[in-house]
Amino acid sequence: MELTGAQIFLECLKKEGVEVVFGYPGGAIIDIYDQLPNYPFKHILVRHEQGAVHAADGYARATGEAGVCLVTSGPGATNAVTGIATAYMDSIPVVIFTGQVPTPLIGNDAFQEVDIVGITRPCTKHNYLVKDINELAFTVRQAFYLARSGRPGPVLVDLPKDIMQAKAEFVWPEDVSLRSYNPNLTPHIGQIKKVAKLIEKAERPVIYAGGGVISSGAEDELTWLAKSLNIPVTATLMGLGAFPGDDPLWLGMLGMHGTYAANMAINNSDLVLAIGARFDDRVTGKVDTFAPKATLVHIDIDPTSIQKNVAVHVPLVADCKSALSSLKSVIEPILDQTYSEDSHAVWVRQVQQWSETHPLRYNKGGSFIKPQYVVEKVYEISNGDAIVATEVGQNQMWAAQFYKFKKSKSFLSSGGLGTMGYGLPAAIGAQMAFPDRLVVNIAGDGSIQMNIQELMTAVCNDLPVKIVILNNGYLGMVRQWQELFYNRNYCETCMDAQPDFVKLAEAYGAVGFRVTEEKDVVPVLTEAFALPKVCIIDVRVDPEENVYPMVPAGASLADMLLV
Ligand SMILES: Cc1ncc(C[n+]2csc(CCOP(=O)(O)OP(=O)(O)O)c2C)c(N)n1
Repeated sequence: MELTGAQIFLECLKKEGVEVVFGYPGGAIIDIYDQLPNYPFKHILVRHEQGAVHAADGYARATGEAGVCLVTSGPGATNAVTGIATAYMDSIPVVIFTGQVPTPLIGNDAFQEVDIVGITRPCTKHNYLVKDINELAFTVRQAFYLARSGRPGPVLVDLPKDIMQAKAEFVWPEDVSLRSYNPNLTPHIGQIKKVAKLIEKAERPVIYAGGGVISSGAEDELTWLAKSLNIPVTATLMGLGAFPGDDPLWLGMLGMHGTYAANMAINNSDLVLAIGARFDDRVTGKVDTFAPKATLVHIDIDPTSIQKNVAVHVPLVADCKSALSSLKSVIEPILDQTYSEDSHAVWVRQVQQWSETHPLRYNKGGSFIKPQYVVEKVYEISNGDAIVATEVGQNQMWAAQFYKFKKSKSFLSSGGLGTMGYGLPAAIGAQMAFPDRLVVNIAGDGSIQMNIQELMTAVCNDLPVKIVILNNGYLGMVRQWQELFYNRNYCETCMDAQPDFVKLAEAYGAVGFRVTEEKDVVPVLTEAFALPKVCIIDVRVDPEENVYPMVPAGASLADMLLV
C-alpha cells in the first residue's frame, strides 16, 4: 500500500524507536502534523523553536538516546539554529526535521523559504534536503545513524512540502552504511600497550575526562582505571559526573573556573590521560604552558580533534569505552605485580593537600545570601540525585563547582557554545524522560528571560521542573569581567529592571517563591522541591559575588586568581 511522505516519515520515527517529539507547527510541515494523531508519539508543543531543540538536546543528554524535533520552514528553521549549534558544540545526538517549501519553489524566495541546509552546514554533523520521496526513508535512517554513531551530533533533514504530500511504498532499509563514513571504534592495540607502559612509568599521572566518556558510556571503565591504579581525576564541564564527585580521587573541574587542585595537578603532572575531551581553550588557558611537564595521551573517537588545539604525544583514535576496556584487559592481568596499594601515594597525597589548602570556598557572612550557599543547599536537599540543568554565566559555574555530581547524565549545560536560555527547555526535555526525578534548572536572572516562554510548555505538560534563579540583578559573568579586567565599567550589564518573577510564575500557572534572607533558603527549597508543580524560586543573592578560582582568558593555569 502506498503512503504519503508524511506517513512514511512518521513510520520511520516509529522504526527508530522515537517516543517523544518536541516541535512547533507551520504551513510547510502541516502535512506531518495532520498525520501525527495517528501515531503513538508524545508531541511536546514548545513555545519557540529554539526551545524545541534545547528540549530534545536535554532529553538526549539525560537519556543517552537521540532527541527529535520538528519545526516548520523559514523562521521556524532559523529559530532552531542556536539550539542546533549548541548541540553541535557539545556533540549531542539530536535529529532536527524542518519543513521546506515545495521543491519547484526552492530558490525562488518563496514564502517562508530559507536555505536551512546551507545555514546549518557548519553547525550540523550532516544535513540533507530530501528531493525524492523514494529517498525519504533511507535519509531518515541515515540521519539517526549519523547522529548516534561515532562522535555524536545534530543531523538536520529538510522536508519539502510536495515530498510530504507525494505517495510511495514504504520500504524500511534494515541496513545502513555510508561510504566514507566509518568511525574507528576499536583502538590500535600497539597504542594501548604504549599507554599502559606510560602509565606504569608515570609518577604523577592525571586523568582529564571529557563529555566523550559519558557519550560512549565509559564511566565504569574510567572509574576502574582511576581506582585500581590510584590516579586522580579531573573533568571538563561536559565530563562532570563521569567520575563520582564525592570520591577522594576527584579533583574537581579544571580550567578557567576549575579548582586549584585540578589546575595544579595538570601543571605538575608527568602524564595526562585526556579521554573524550578536546582541549578547549576554557580548559587549557594559554596552550603553550598547558601541562608543561607531561606526556600527553589523547583518546578520542574523532581523529580531527586530535592535534587540533594541543600537540599530543600519544594519539589514540577510538571510542572511549572500547579504548578503556582494552586498556583494562592489558593492565588487569599484571595489576598485582605492577601496582601496589601505595602506587602514586606521594602524588595523591600532594594533590589532596592542594585540595585541602585551597578548597572551593566563598566568604560567608555579610548581609547577602551567597549564590554558592544556595547551590550547596540544592545539593543537600536533593541528596545529590537531581538532574541539574543550568543557564550560562556565573550560575553555570557555581552549579558546576558546588553540586557534586555523583552520576553521569545528571548535569545538562551548554558548554561549547555557552548558550543563555538553554537551561529551562533542557530541563523540560529531561523531565519528559524522567517524570519521577527531581529536575532543577539553576539560572541567572538574565538567562532565564531568554526562553522564559517555555514555562508554559512545562506547566501545560505537567513537567514539574524547579527553576532556582540566582538573582544578582546583573548579567553577572560579564559584570565580573568588567570588574576584574575593564576597570569596573559596568556598561549595560545591570539587570535591575526585571519582571516580578513570582507574579510571572503565577501568570503562567506555576508557583512562585521569593527568598531574600538566608534563613529561608532551606525551607523554601524544601517546600518547592516537594511540590508536584513547576516552581520558580527567585533567590536574591549578593549582586557582586564573583566566581573563583579564575584563570584570566589566555593566561596560564598557574596564574589562577583565588578568592
Ligand atoms: C545568548 C547569549 N548571549 C550573550 C551571552 C554572553 N554572556 C555570557 S554570560 C552572560 C551573563 C549571564 O547573566 P545571568 O543569566 O544573569 O547569569 P549570572 O552570570 O548573573 O549568573 C552573558 C550576557 C551568552 N553566553 N549567550
